[in-house]
Amino acid sequence: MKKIILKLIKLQLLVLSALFCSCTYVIDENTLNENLDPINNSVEDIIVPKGFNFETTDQIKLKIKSEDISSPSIFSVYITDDNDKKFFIGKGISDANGQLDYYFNYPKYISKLYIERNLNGEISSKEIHFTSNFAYVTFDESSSNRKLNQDTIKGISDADNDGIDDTLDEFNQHPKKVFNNYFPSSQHFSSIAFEDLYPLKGDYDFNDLIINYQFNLITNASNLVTFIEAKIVFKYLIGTEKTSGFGIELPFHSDSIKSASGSFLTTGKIQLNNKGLESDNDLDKPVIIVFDNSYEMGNENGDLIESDTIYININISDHPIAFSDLNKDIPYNAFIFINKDRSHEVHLPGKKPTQKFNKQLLSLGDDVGDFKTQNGHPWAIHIPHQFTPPQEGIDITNAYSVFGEFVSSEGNNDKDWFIDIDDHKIYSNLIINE
Ligand SMILES: [Ca+2]
Ligand SMILES: [Ca+2]
Ligand SMILES: [Ca+2]
Repeated sequence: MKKIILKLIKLQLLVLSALFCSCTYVIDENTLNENLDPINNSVEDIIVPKGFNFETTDQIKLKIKSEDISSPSIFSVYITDDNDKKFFIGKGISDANGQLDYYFNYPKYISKLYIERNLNGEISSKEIHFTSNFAYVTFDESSSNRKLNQDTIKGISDADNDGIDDTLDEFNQHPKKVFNNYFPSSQHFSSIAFEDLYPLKGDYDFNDLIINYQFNLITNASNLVTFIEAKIVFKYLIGTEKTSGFGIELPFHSDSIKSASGSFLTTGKIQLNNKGLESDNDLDKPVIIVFDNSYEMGNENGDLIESDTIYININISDHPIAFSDLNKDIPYNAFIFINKDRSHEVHLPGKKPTQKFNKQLLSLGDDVGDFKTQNGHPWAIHIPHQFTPPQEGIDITNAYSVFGEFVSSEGNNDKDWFIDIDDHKIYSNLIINE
């Protein structure tokens, strides 16, 4: 109702302007937003449904089956972005009967997928609309003109002898690597945006530290993950006084890890073990520290300081893990730590701290546990998209007009509250660097 009234007011203004202004006067949409959208909102006013953790992603269980033939084939999965363009997510090999279970992490605002089958070089594809986090896809249009003996899985030429022909193997010189599987896609980055006044409530502008990341779970010829790669860039507003570090608690035992690399450390306060993981953590919750000092590695980009890309590599090739076990809940238990104090952790809502967390912080501020205030408000949000942060001191509800509706509906409405459309973004309250 509020929206309709606002639209009516805008319409009236347009009519009045047309009457009283010269014909060349153009109303700027941003000015209208600034003047008319309610800017006395706050995250504080949002009633958060009990147990809701601001989730913007979920895991979809995709069952793909070739009905027309009992033969292994390769399936590729694509999602579409805001503009309906196709973007590659990942690939899997079916079993001998032509069936593949591909469970993957996906942005909840996506409702359309493309699946492509490569059967001995013959390509066919399906478009799927899904309404729940389960989809069943069948291929049944095998044609008689299949190009035989071309691009077969068990190849004519298999340089690394992993059972996948060179033409299908995305790493044809590496026997433990076959396919890339990306989150959120091969060409996109996700974001985690933090408030750094923890354990005190912040101002909910979510621009104190922003992590952009892309994960790649590299699988072998059995659809098991052998390597995890992440590209990470961080940003913060020029003038932010606090230094932050960033780490990720991983969801599998340290014994599965052969080595980890890429940590960018400058404070001398973080100790690594011989695998490249942070020393002295629970063995079943290993931690990789991505960087420990946001202050010394950024370049100016408009109003923001932005880092170079940090490349994290985790080798689990001796103990590969089922793809479906790792392709969920990405970015796992990611957290920042503030003022070079490793124990001063801030996590996404609903997450538990690591063993190194200073539990006394819980009695010193507004966290009632699991990184939520008494009313369920967070210190961090996860966005499966490149996040445009609000201007300094602007509460996120005044920069993203349907954020409140997303939260109070328990994430059922406006799942795409962060995307680049006029109804969602109040541009004049955002840091736009382009
Ligand atoms: Ca090969
Ligand atoms: Ca290979
Ligand atoms: Ca803030």
